[in-house]
Amino acid sequence: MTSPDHSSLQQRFPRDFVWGVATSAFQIEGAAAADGKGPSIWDTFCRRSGAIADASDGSVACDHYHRWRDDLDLIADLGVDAYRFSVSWPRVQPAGQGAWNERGLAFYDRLVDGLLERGIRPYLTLNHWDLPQALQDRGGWAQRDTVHRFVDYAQGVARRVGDRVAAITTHNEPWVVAVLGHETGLFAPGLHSRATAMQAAHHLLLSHGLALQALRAQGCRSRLGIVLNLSPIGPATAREDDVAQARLEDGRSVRWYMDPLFKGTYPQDVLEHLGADAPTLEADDLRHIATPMDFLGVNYYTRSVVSASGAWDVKTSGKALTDMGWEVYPEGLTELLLRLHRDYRVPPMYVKENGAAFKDSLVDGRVHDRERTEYIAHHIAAVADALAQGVPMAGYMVWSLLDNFEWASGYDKRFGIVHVDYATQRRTLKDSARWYRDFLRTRQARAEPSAAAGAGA
Ligand code: IFM
Repeated sequence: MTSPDHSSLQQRFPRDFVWGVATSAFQIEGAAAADGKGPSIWDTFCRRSGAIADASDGSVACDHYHRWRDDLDLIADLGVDAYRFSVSWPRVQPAGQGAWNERGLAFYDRLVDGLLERGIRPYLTLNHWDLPQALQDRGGWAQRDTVHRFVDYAQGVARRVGDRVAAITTHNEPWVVAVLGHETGLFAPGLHSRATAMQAAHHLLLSHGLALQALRAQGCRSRLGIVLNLSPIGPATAREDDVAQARLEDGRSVRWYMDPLFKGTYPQDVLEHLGADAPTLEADDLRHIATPMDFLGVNYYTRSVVSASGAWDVKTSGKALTDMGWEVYPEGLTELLLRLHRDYRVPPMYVKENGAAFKDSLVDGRVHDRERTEYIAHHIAAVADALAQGVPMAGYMVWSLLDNFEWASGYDKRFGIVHVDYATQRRTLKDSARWYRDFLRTRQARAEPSAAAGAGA
């Protein structure tokens, strides 16, 4: 595979299309206990023996909490329009309720101002998984009270920076929080109960809807939405049992989130499958969850192929695999976006995360990450294919700006377009970052003649 030519690819996007890079607080900030920050469930989870592949934690990460100015310069140098970051809830409200931590709030204040000074639009996420441990001690997302704590937190953050951020995402990937956190136990808080996972998923969705209402009621002008991790899910064969299994997986990971958000119902087949593990709902919950959004964020990395026996092996797909073992399948992104457009009345959509981990080597100050560059280029082309077929796409963000703490995989998996030497905290632009920068520059070249034409008109 080779990368499509910059300018012909760029021509396939409207001029107001938003290009960005993304990170999250726990994965880059470090400073785990600095300036009054409280512990999060991930601080706790990292201490569990065997939970993190390299036994690492987020205490230093990319030290972004102290190096944010240089990191913003780096982002500006790439020429992106937008930077997607998350707020660490326990940094700004250490116990998850009650007292606010001024020093934590001031950090995000400075970050937002620093972005605006550099001409970059801030895209803020409220929950990228680092729930305050104090709330987990009271039951976390399985507990209905956490819904109301989240709404208060959302309002507090928006009061502080909501006048300057372009967009606010309530939750990043609620499926991951619910299922990996509460059912498989692979992620924090590391629980093993399907019923708890489904109750947590319901509370995440409910808190999203109620937060949107509360933010609008307080006059927040940022665009509001949620970010889901979604994939096309297909059967390994045309056999009836494989098809049925794929349909169920689609129900659990796609329709369980999309249906309540856009249709105000949970999928009946999944409810029946869950039986006694289905969540408890109160009157009006579904109506609140379906509160209209300004945008839908989609995180896409790969497709999913399902067989009833669980025997399908991704290594037999014939496609390249990333260092996560994920199949490189850009056409799945087009397929997914077309399906969301067809089956749901979606608002403008953004790819809020897309990227790949590959083994990198830093040699003479360069990282020649051809596979990552091609991965990004081909997925951007897949977005263009969806746009060409009428899908309302508004933006694309690379995951991730920096190599960072990849959750249960620790620091071994590198998703950054900027290499981080964790011993020195030195940042080095990989070839993928240079490609993205050049790709974005062709847009400027394209904009200039037309601006001149406009001025002359
Ligand atoms: O690093 C994560 C991110 O935090 C959420 N989406 C998937 C990425 C890669 O696994």
